[in-house]
Amino acid sequence: MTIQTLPSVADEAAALLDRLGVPRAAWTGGTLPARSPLSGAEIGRLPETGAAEAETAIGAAHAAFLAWRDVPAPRRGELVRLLGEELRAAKEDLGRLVTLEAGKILSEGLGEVQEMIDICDFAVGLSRQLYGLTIATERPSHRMMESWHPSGVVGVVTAFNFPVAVWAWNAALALVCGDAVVWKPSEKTPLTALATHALFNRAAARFGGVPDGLCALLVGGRELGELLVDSKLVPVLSATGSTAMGRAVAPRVAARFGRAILELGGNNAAIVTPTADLDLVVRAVAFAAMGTAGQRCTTLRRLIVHASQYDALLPRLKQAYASVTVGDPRRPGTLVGPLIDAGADAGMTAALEAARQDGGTISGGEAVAVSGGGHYRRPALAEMPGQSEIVRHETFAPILYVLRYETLDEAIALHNDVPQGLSSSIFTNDLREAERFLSASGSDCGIANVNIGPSGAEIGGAFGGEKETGGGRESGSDAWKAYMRRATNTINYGRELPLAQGVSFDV
Ligand code: UN1
Repeated sequence: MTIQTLPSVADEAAALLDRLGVPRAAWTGGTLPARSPLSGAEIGRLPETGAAEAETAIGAAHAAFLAWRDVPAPRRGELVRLLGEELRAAKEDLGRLVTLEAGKILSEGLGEVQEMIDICDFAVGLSRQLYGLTIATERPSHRMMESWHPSGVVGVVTAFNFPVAVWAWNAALALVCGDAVVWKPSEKTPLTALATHALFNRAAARFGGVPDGLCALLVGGRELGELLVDSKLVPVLSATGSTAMGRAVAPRVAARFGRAILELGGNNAAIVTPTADLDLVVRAVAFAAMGTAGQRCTTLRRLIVHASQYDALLPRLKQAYASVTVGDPRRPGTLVGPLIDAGADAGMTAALEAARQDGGTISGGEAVAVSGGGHYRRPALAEMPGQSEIVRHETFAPILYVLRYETLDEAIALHNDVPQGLSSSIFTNDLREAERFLSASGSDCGIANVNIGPSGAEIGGAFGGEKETGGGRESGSDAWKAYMRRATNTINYGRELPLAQGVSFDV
């Protein structure tokens, strides 16, 4: 068998960045190293944004907002439409850069850019809506309504695993809502952020007349995110990352009465009931638990299997786990790419060890040598005697804990007995079980699915979750409301002044 040689990651990244219109000075000669998880190689060294420069950018974004908020919303939508066009034209290149920088397989790299395109389309439609209600009033010759107005600068802090789509969920909505956007991407994935910004700048140039500084990018470490967290000029702070990060961010934003949209950890489970279609389960679990090398917030981490299905399902899952190709995500046929870095690799090792100590039986999880380096692991199945501490903890790696249950009540209790509440699924052909899972006393997550896995949500729905997931909602449905301020308006078109609640106050 001949193995096709792939170009060096650094050469390929350089060619993509050139094609995407990112000037070399933006990613060479600086202090922040960009590394590819494919090989661990350095593929760029970015000049970092200084603290004073970041403050200036936030100030400029605020000034841009003051002009942008008066541009009619459908016209603001035109800017997002152009951004969508740029993303469509650059889909292959940006998708491939996501693969090089975040380690996703090509199909998922492209999928990430598609998610950006989709949210742009959604936001363009939204730009002709942004509607409020008209509300019945108790007073004659009065009208009561609500209006939605732009909020200000939206700070966006994103994680490495969806290095560009999460910015787009926030930015596309914020821009049509009349806000400015200042983005602090993960320092693990700065190149895709530069490329995305170059595409935005291209759309802005075509639009003409976008106020300077409307969309800014801060390149560097945590201290830049902290500037956004603490800035009074940033009324809305949308942060995606770990629960620990959210715990640090939320009180600081609250202390200055800002609004935080938090999308933090998940510990997503699926329940496999006695009537589940196992063909469907095996396919859905494969993507949800092993896809993106287990590094999605929505990755399936716990499988709660009815005792009657356990012995039929487990051998099939083990076979799927053993057959999956782990390797360079650029190669066709690879389904599992590398972990992001050595820290993620150590986290996986530690979690498997803890699972073993808790009486778990592990299959898979071994390191895979891929030429050129990088941290590649086979996905692991951990059959657990119970939901021990490690199972209740989110480890950002491809580990699926498998638990057994007897009654649906017990399965739902196990399901909900974790600190996180992002996404969830049930596999069943029993209507009662499906509806129970979706009901008030079923899954306690922000996303609950039937007969599909917990990951890979479409942008049309609101995305986010409860408990330690942070409670924020982004993307579709009415998530846009978090990016605007609501004003309740009461208008008197009569000649009298009736007071509410029947109060009289005659002078
Ligand atoms: C994330 O992992 O931060 O539902 C977001 C999904 C994707 C988004 C995941 N649409 O898996």
